[in-house]
Amino acid sequence: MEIQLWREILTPYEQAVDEILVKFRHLIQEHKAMGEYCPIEAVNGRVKKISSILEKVQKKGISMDEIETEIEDIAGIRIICQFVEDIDRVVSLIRQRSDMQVDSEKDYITHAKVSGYRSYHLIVHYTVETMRGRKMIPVEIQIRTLAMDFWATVEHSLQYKYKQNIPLPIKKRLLGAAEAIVALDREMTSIRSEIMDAQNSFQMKANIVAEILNSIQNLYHVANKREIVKIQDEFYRIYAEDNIEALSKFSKELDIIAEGYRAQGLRL
Ligand code: 0O2
Repeated sequence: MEIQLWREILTPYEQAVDEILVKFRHLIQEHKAMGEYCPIEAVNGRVKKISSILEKVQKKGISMDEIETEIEDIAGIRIICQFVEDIDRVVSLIRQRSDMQVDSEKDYITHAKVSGYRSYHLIVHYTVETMRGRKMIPVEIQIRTLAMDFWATVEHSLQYKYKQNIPLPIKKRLLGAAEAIVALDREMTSIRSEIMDAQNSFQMKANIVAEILNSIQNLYHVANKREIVKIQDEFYRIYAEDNIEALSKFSKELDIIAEGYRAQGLRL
């Protein structure tokens, strides 16, 4: 196939991956801004390399004309969660979206692969608007925990090293490691609420501090230097106390000060 043709085929897949990544990353940001726990810890994506597509063409015994219809993971998105429970939440979140239609699902979490691989896979249909018009792109979304991802990444490297023929003793050790991952995920689930509390209060504190710094920055335009220095010193004092309620109260006080300056400005 001509190189130019590859580019033509792959460009809409790149667009789909870019757009979906932006959407999921915004979802993470939205949760953070609202101080809410996000079931998505991280998201990344890729378009399959031409060499990997060619390998799949050979493996599946398909012709070059069938690439677009027979290979559904040319566009791939990987969503990483902290806890196994988050995976279900992400799956239902995707099922509810109007910009991607779920075509098929594979649950390798309830039914792990013989290799020990665990992950939840969805094939969704996503439409991109290109210069040649609309194009519907199949996208494979893999959803798994940080621990499952660690295992899959290591095992994938070994599969590459041993050209899909991992020696039996290593396979056995990988299976053992996969069991350890199941135990680790289970253990993390058991202390999930504790971990989430800690993360939520960390995020809440970060949001309040960002609001305070923003308010102080705005006050620079209207308040005198002495007042600003006083406010800053007060902020550092309260920050050192490590008390979210006190920080939140201080943030509200700054809002009132700013409101006062705004009212003065209107009267002038
Ligand atoms: P790559 O290099 O990651 O893209 P398919 O081959 O997709 O038509 P299959 O094998 O039934 O059909 O699809 P499945 O099982 O959903 O697997 C698709 C992808 O899941 C793989 O893509 C891998 O990314 C991942 N995967 C599946 N099984 C394993 C496993 O045992 N170990 C690891 N590490 N990953 C796995 P590719 O194209 O095989 O590879």
